[in-house]
Amino acid sequence: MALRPIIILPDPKLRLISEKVERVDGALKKLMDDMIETMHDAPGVGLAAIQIAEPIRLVVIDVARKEEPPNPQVFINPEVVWSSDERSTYEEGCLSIPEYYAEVERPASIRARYLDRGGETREILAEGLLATVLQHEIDHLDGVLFIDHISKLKRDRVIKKFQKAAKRVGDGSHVL
Ligand code: GNR
Ligand code: NI
Repeated sequence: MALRPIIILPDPKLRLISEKVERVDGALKKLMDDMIETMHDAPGVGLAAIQIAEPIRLVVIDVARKEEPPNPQVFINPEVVWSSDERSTYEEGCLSIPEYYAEVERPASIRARYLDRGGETREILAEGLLATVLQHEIDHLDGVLFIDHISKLKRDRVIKKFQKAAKRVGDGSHVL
């Protein structure tokens, strides 16, 4: 098991469309384990493979509460096959946009199809936080970030802030 570095804005890899997983083998299982460890360490409730610079359609989610035992779930090639007309709003954050939070409205429930850890096709009816996080993660697989669902004014402001921070690191002006 290993922790993997999480890439952050403005890394252009976050805008890639991830490739379908064709084979559920030992190498993929190792990657799943590293992603679960990295998500728990962060800590976060979800992680898409592109956030550790692997452009493949693999997602891990753990929405267990702190007082409950961990419950990591793996979703390979997940797709939304139905979404409710009912919407719900959550304050979202993203490990690739650290310390920025904003309310996002999405379908309250979805049905998703995916392959599980054993490579078997499954469907899940997700509601509540799981529905929101699964949609947030499937967005990552298509290069979409939660800030794409907020106003352009707010989005441009947060992108600029992260661009400036990256420049300061690059030019050495932050060194004491
Ligand atoms: O840890 C995370 N919390 C979260 C909260 C509300 C909606 C979505 C999320 S996902 C996020 C981890 C992450 O960046 N996954 O891509
Ligand atoms: Ni995210």
